Amino acid sequence: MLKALLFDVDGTMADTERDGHRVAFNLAFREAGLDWLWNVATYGELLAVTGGKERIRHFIDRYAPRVPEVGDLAAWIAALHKAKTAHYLALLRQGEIPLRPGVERLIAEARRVGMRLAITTTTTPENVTGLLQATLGEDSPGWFELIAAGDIVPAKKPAPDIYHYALERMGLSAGETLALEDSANGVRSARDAQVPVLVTVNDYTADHDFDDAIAVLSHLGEANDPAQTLRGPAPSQGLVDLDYLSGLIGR
Ligand code: XBP
Ligand code: MG
Repeated sequence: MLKALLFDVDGTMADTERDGHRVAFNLAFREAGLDWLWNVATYGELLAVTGGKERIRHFIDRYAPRVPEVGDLAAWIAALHKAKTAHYLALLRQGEIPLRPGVERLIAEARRVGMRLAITTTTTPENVTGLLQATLGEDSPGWFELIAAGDIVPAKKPAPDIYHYALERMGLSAGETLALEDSANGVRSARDAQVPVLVTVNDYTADHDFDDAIAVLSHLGEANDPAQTLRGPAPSQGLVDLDYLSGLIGR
């Protein structure tokens, strides 16, 4: 029986990457006097590595940009990433980043019937509360019994740690939950913890391999914007609801 929905954030709840995180990284780079610029295509490649600090380090290793002489590279990256988080939170507060179709509708239905809700993400915890408050209101972080985010686990997605952590904290077995994800890294993370996954794709992830997901949809669907089914069972009238999700995990 389905007891909880575990939401990924970036790419799943909102299209945060191209016009949110990427822009915030570039603002932080400029502010730090760096000549780095992550364009849309480069950022798409960098998304293979989850986590902002990990992504910066990967960029340095892979592209060898000019890096100032610093004694402690990890501390320098952490400070740069902290500045990025401040820019990202400001973008959220400006209302730049809406929720994807159907997210608010599904959360409202879950709350009406007392379905348990949690967040399982690699992004920084403040980014999660910032997005929820900017889109669903000041109190909305409290609707989620657990916000499992960022450095709370040692290994970020695609490692299963964040899902193991959430299951343990919630006292649930994997088969009582369903993950909502948008990327191959997210699917691998959930599946390696035995959590079943529904995928909603976006521009950055549409060509990922989602063989391990139960279903792949364009998004969760609204009455005026029904979801397209790319693989697996189709939701009635293109609207993902709890009936549909319960049916998925029974399969
Ligand atoms: C999301 C991420 C995050 C964001 C940046 O992956 O990779 O790192 O891009 O967030 P997923 P931070 O959706 O699979 O959780 O800079 O706060 O790390
Ligand atoms: Mg994601």
